[in-house]
Amino acid sequence: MASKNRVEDLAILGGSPAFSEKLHVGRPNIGDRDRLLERINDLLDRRWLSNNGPYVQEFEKRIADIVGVKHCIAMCNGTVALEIAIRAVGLTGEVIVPSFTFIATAHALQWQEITPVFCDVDPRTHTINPWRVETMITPRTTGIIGVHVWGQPCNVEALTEIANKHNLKLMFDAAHAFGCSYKGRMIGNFGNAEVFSFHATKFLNAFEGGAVVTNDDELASKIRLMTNFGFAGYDNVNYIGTNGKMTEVSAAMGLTGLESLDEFVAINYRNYKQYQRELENIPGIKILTYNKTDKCNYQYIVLEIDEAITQINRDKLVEILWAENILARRYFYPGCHRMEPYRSYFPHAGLLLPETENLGKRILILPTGSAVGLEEINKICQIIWLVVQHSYEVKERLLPKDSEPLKAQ
Ligand code: T4K
Repeated sequence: MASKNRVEDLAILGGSPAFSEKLHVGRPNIGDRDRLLERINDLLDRRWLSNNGPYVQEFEKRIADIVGVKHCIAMCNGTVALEIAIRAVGLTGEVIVPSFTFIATAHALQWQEITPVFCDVDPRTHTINPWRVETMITPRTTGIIGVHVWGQPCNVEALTEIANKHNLKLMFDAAHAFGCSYKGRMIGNFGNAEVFSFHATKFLNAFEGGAVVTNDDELASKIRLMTNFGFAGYDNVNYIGTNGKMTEVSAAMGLTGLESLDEFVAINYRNYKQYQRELENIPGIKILTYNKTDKCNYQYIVLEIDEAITQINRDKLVEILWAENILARRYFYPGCHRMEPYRSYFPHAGLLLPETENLGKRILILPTGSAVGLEEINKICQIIWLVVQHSYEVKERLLPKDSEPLKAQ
């Protein structure tokens, strides 16, 4: 692709798209293909496809070792893992969660008729604000679920203190945070339980997959039973359960990815640094920084667009990027509280969520991972530069004809 230097070069204004193929956020990291196919052949030969097979057991052990946690129960996806953990931990009534998260965090509660009470986030980290949590506790509150959004750890210490003080359960949605740490300890060790997602778009994927990790022996065995219909041995059911089992083929994918974990982090980090270098001087564009003293998987490139400075808003920028085949995403717009059923249940929730509302309008996620190279990153950043440098002109040219100022007849 030739570089774009003039506003006319933008695809939205008639230029040809910067990329001939779509550049997605969340392109899966795929490890060694031969090793994966070997494992798939193996499991086919064994004719053991699900129900706590050898690959699932090995995967659970590897995850528990990496995290340094006593128990890992692998599951079919992160949402079911959340639902099961919520039930096993004993959450009922109301649970305080951030609204700035993927809808699954809220739905996993509401699915079991537990009310998610939406709490605002800290604008610096995008994670739940512990000081706001304390103001939202009522006699019906039974727990708190923090979300380590973007792999950025919540303020675990403050949340633990609040949970202990008010005798509440504490869980973490760690869907984004496999391979990350908080104050030197791996995410997965905090609260009553933490939940990972191994969805295709995640840093480590098992096609679809998830896991609950915990250091609580009793809770772990309850979760294990619940994941398999409540069966405690043949013909004996102890709890209400569901089918949350991970399949062997998923575990094979997960195990294969685990062998390339260092490589995935290195690529993500390289991409992150490149974006940071290329974007740091663009006024009004801020890239989320991660705490250097902790481990991070750098799976998300998170930008905040300050329209007051860029003079072009996030949504317009997304439109411009999409025209170039750069499929930037607006995670987690508009916030759970503005989606159904919560929007109808709590129509005024936004009044208590100013930071969430603000972030929802500013956030933009860019493509990264092993499917994105430095050259592509440079082109993406160059387009953002071009747009911000010429924001007035771009805006004017994009004005719909019918909103042009009325001309004298
Ligand atoms: N908690 C949090 C905080 C989460 O973020 C999530 C999931 C969960 C809980 C629940 O975990 P899971 O039950 O999913 O294990 C995607 C993912 O589907 C979802 O897993 C993820 N969070 C969320 C942040 O992103 P969508 O609705 O954006 O998916 P979609 O189809 O638009 O795909 C995302 C991007 O990835 C697109 O650019 C296309 C690309 N993609 C996707 C798939 C599946 C690929 O390139 N290849 C693929 O195979 O939710």
